[in-house]
Amino acid sequence: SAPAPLKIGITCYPSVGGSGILASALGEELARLGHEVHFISYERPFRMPANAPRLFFHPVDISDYGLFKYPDYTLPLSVKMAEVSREHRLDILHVHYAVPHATAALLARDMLPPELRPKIVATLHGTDTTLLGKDPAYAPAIRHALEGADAITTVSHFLKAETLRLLGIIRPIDVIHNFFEPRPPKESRDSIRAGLGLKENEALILHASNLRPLKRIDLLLETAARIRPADAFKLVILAGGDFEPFLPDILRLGLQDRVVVRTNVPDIEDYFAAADLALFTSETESFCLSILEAMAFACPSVTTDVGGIPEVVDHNLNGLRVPFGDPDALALAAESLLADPPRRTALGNAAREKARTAFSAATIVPQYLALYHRVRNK
Ligand code: GMT
Repeated sequence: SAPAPLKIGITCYPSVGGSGILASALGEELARLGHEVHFISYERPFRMPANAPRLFFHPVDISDYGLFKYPDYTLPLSVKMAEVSREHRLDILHVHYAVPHATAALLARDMLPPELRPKIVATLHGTDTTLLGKDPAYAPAIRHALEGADAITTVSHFLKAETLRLLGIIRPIDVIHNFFEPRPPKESRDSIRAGLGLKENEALILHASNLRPLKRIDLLLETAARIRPADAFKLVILAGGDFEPFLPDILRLGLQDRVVVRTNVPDIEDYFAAADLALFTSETESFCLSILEAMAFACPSVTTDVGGIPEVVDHNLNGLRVPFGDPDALALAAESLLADPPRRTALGNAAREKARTAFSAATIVPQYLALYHRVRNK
């Protein structure tokens, strides 16, 4: 017989960002499969569906006492985790991104009597290892939290290797790749293109990211400035952050007519469905969920060959990988696909096929469930 439904608490960063998108999607899928899912965070995850059965949100109560120079989130989060665990008898607390969620989970567990303690699963997404894991002010706390968790997962083999290397923890780590289930676009390709001001013969090159320094928007714009013919495309940037600091670069590179920016777009599906090509220039990336989002809509990516991206994009099969830091090479790769629509379509179709098989909810969610059952029975 099927194992009994689980009660799972999920903590993530709720705003725009791959780890929050993944955590929300996982919660949604788990609830759909009959499990009870409790999100615990400072805001409702932005993609969390309203009124879905078995899906709950518990906001963390934070008071500003004006006493502290730096407001504290870790302690109120841990108290809320303990409260939700006690009231709903959670089996699992699944935290996404180590800082400070994994530490808060350990504190919550310590606040509870043994019979009410949930098992803790920590999923590492990227900079919690690659950036903060190098920072002596954080690394010992991250290591401590990971050593105290019941299971650790990373979203790529690359991130597993980095975690072992940088944090030196001697523990098994499960690699569970990200997944993405595309929702049907709400707007047609034509209406999206018209809204962006694209001319009939212009290709739509898409970039979606939170614009943090490691996304290397400087390199993205340098690449766009080199793509020829210059009037063959528009670069549409879906920005999960403030684009203003990059405006001088747009002027310097003469990209005023080439770049269109849309900020904090909720329905990214519409844009990926309308895109001809996606472009990513990151200096590191443990997975790059946006590439997968593009793949799901048969949109091939030209991307830097960094981090876990080789686990997502197979060069020349479902996208193109270019060594990091070379805008001329990135522009050439983009040009080669703009000039060859049949090849672009072939790569795009192969990308969609890989997204459907390797990175679908049906492939990935059972891996998390198997892990939950394994730690629960430990
Ligand atoms: O760790 C981060 O930089 C933040 C995080 C996020 O919330 O967007 O990004 C990471 O997690 C994503 C989801 O698993 C991955 O797709 C991103 O590659 C990863 N970012 C980095 O490794 C820089």
